Amino acid sequence: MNVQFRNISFWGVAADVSSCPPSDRPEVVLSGKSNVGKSSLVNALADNKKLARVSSAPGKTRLVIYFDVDNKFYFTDLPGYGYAKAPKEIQKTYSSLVEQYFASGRPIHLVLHLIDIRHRPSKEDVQMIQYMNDHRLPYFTIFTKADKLSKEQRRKRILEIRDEMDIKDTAHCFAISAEKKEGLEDLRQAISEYLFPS
Ligand SMILES: Nc1nc2c(ncn2[C@@H]2O[C@H](COP(=O)(O)OP(=O)(O)OP(=O)(O)O)[C@@H](O)[C@H]2O)c(=O)[nH]1
Ligand SMILES: [Mg+2]
Repeated sequence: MNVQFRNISFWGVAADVSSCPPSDRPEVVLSGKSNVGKSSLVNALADNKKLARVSSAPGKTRLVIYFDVDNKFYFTDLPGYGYAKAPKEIQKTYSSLVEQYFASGRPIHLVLHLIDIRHRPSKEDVQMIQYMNDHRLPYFTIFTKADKLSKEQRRKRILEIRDEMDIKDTAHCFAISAEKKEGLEDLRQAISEYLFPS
């Protein structure tokens, strides 16, 4: 099925699992550390800078945000984890929201797990990968902000991170740049093909 990624619109927000939209379509969940570039990726895939709010300060996205993608599936933008400067209590609320989300029985067909290509995966990244492996949640690993490195450095970093982490599905690793619009078409195609195999 051909998904028109430019046809993405804001659907709504939910502060807790009970106020989520009906489970009528697949969800593709974006997860990753605060500031890793989740909102920027949604905007880049949609080719619309005004769609999702890109944080000037990390940790701004505190709600679950839904985007309707071409009336075919939802992008679910979860609050970023591991924002060290957030007060402890707020951090706890974030992480329990994220945990609840994955345990909620929502139709999560795919997780896009974002890791900043320049940084070592955090403790939470390792936990998240472990969680997805244990629960057999399908995921793509997206290395963000690739424009900050040369092509050779990117290749090296991806191999290093793959070695360090128990990333099961090595075929589904993508290096992208929201800023320079790199790697986006491959990712769009892979998501479409994964959700709606031809
Ligand atoms: N150079 C570069 N900067 C990027 C890229 N993607 C995102 N950024 C920057 O990274 C910062 C955070 O981006 P967001 O998209 O708001 O990150 P987020 O993961 O949604 O953050 P939270 O909502 O706080 O969890 C912003 O200053 C972006 O401009 C990229 O591909 N390249
Ligand atoms: Mg965000």
